[in-house]
Amino acid sequence: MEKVRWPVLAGLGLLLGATLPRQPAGSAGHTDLHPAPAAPWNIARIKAPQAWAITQGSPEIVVAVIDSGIDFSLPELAGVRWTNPREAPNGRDDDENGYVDDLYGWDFRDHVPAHRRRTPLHYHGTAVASVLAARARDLVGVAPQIRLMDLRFLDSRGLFYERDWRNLARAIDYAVQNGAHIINLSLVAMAPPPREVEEALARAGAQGVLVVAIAGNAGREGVNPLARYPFVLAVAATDRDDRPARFSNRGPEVDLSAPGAEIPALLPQGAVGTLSGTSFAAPHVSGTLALVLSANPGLSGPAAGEVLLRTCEAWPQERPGFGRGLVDAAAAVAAACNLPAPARPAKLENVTKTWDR
Ligand SMILES: [Ca+2]
Ligand SMILES: [Ca+2]
Repeated sequence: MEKVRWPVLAGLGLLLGATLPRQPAGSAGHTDLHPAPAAPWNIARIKAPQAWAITQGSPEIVVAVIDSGIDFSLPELAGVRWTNPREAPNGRDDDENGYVDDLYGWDFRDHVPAHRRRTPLHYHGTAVASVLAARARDLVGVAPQIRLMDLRFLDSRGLFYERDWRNLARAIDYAVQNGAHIINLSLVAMAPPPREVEEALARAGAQGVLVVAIAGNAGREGVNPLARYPFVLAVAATDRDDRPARFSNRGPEVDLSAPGAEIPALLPQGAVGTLSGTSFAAPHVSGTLALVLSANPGLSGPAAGEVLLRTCEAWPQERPGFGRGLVDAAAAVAAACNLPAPARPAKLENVTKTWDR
């Protein structure tokens, strides 16, 4: 009996805006340098363009995206795909990590290497990845030079079931054992996870791997069970006007907030959607943590988390249940290097110059 069902964005229209056809990469949209398009509102709001004056992210810093899979055939995402350096495509488990030919992560849904999956991807994971690290001039992510480890967990409808808990524990362990610095968990659970998942999350915490989870989307008091642990960063969502997003859950466990309403994001096959949910707030936080670690790789995970929380933009008035404030990438990255926060955005021309494909 499947008792647990997790709509990824429970109770909310996922696509608030129309899905728009998009110019293929390499077309005029990518080669026309002037005028430089602005970063999407959400990326600008967390001051990621200012942070890019210091770092756009390092390829050494890896965020594991435990989600519905990432469409790396999109050129905007192909360059940020994590590669397992100790694995070769030869039908053997070269690095003896328990997974054969896991060159680019693992599909815990189809039980195959991530690049050999058999079932269609739900768009959720690709959208989360795009907010984290897309390299598109008109749809740039928070940290476009990091690497994303694709650990698919949700099915083609964006759901998972009670029988899947064990695979979530395995995916978390995979991330920790194979070099991820941060785990983005844009998943909502309808029930508290079993001990094996709690233990995997605790192992991540003990190894200094940062886990970012979401408050949930029921618009109520009470945080998604996966985000309730002290060693997990819990993220709530705000809208364009910095108000609490109507759908966002809140609670004392929430550590901080990030934009999560009407977020432009890439979808599989390269369309663009406008998505809402705490699912899309979390990658702003994971991406900023990745920028912090890129700027100062000597920081431990907990120290990076501390920098993130210390540098939040505090709410103008107290806002119970939404954490300390809004994530501020410019202040966080500057603090990670003991520098004053850059005041001006780095020009996108300069940023995108290195992205030629
Ligand atoms: Ca392997
Ligand atoms: Ca192999």
